Amino acid sequence: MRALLIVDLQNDFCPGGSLGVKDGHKILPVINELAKDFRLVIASRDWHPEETVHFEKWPVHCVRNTEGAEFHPELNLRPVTQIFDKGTANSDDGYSAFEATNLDLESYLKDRQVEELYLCGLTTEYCVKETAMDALKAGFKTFVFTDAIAPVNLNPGDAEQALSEMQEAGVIFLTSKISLR
Ligand code: VGL
Ligand code: ZN
Repeated sequence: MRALLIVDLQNDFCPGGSLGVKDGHKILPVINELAKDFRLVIASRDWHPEETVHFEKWPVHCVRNTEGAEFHPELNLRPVTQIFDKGTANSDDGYSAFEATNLDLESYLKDRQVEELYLCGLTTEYCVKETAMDALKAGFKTFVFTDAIAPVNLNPGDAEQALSEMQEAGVIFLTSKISLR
């Protein structure tokens, strides 16, 4: 069994948002199309309290129950069967979807016999990368769709660095053009 996890496709990470990623919205149609190839589609969201140490590093973003934390309106949520809330503590970053606090992602997937986890969404160097690393540690065969992610690129080269870290750890890269049907 395989599953698609859509990471943090929220307003604040898209252009116009408080932590808007260049071209963040361009991956939306790619992801809506990709989701059709999966029987299990889930999503994570950055779901921060109003005050958290995380905002010492980042502009305020994705505060739970605000418009910025909502999924982008162009993301088709119909195929999404479960949402995982992460970054909910005020004492850490909580980048990885495996740190979700409303439901345990690892047991959710294992209960459903998922062995292959496919990732897309935002952002390449933080939540996608940390989720991919945790997925490998939990024993999932882990894939990332490189044309369905986008980087923050705080410093030039950060995205390339993140991709090579993932690759060295064992992540397999795909593009959405590869048919999984
Ligand atoms: C993220 C920066 C801050 C992410 C979350 O979703 O990648 N990046 N919080
Ligand atoms: Zn965040």
